[in-house]
Amino acid sequence: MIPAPATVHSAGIDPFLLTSRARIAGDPDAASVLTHLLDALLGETFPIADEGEIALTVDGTGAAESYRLSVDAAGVTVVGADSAGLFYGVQTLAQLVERTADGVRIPAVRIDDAPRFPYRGVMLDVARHCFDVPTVKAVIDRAALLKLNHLHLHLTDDQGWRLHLDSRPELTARGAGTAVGGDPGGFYTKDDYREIVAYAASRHITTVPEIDLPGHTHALGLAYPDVAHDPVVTPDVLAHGERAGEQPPRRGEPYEGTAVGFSSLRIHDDATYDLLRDVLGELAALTPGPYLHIGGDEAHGTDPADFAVFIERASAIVAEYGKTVVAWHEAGAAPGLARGSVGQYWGFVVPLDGMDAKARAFADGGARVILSPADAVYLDMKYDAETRIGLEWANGPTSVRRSYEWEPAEVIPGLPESAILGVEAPLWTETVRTLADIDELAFPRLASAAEAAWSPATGSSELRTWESFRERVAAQGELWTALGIAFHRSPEIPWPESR
Ligand code: TNX
Repeated sequence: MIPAPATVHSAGIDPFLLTSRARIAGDPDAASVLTHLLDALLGETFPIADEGEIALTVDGTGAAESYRLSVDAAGVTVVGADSAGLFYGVQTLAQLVERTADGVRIPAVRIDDAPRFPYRGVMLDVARHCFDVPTVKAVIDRAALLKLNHLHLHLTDDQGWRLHLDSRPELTARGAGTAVGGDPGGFYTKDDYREIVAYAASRHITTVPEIDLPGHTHALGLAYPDVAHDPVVTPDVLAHGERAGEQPPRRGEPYEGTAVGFSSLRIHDDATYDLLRDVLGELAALTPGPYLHIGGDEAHGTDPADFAVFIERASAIVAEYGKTVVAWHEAGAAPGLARGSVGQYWGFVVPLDGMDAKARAFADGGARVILSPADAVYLDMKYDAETRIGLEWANGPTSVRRSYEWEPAEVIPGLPESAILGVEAPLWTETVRTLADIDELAFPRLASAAEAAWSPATGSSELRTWESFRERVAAQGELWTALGIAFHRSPEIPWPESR
């Protein structure tokens, strides 16, 4: 099972023989999720008889998102504290199904499970490459399997603006036509976005939209040049372009390269904030979840004092619309950041260059931090030097083992566990074009991030070891294959021989 449950007792009695698809009783939504998973896993070979029962219910007691699952020879019961808990119990149940020579069975167990952290996320960068709605839905399905409950959409960057907004139509008319490497651009209509948000919600996933500001805004500048500075083409940006064989950014032209930190909005012009009111207001109205992410990372083209002014004004606008700000940890250095804003830490597992202090600043302001340590959970890193796609800047390649062996409470010294909102694994897409690319980089490492977010702390459960995890990942291969997930068959994992 992945992520490892809080407590598992093997009952040591006979298993439940799964011979009845017809007798799934109780909550109809949960029943249809389970039926879908069993159909994928067992397909035509699934025997139909009429003994035993799988009962799926919500009883309103226990911690949010928790569930209890018990299996004996007579049947299976899954009781969720709420509908999310029941949904997670069903995911666990599907992971327990074993196909043996004697038929399909579910071992007798009793599981009491609840998440360690309330925020468990995956991020998809749809700006460097744009992914169609079915691909985003496929990512949502994958996240749900691992009990993740937030989908962070990185909607805008230098290379593209991917959400149509009626108040500022030029953003997509001029800012969405291209992607990295000359690949096609694209954008979501408001209906597309609503469809994504609703699909995610049906899997108990909250969408967190990001408009990356005040850097990462070259595409915005194509649409509204009055609010943007010319690209700041530093020697670093030039050298990056030369190494990568890319053209440097130029004012008025789409950017198809992969350098970062050269664009900035104008900080002291009211027109900038007029645009932000339109954009963030329309986005807030479209977004039922509590969060709007305003980026704030790598604003190397913005003077630090100006950056602080910008963060204060932009975060106040988000607050005006009744949303909670999320921002990358750099924004923690801005004294005027709206109180209660959530910080997202993307430094290393062992922090460098004061990045931990910036993350701690969010907690000092009474808010919490999402941990995305780049050298553990950045899904866009290569696994090893041979990986077909991916980057290497985060301490070199990230093996599955490295993605697993870190403990959230130990990353930011002095940050109490109560100040950790959760864990999120970002997938930046400079080198990622298709769902198969997404799968290759995300699986199995997204499972590591899910376990860090959901499962008990390292050291407080015998399941929270690399040895246990790699066995449990291996056991997921069959379900992942059945669901069409093109996971990386990492040699670090003892995959069973394919049947
Ligand atoms: C850093 S980490 C970025 C992104 C890049 C990514 C590539 C962070 C908040 N920003 O702009 O896409 O590295 O790994």
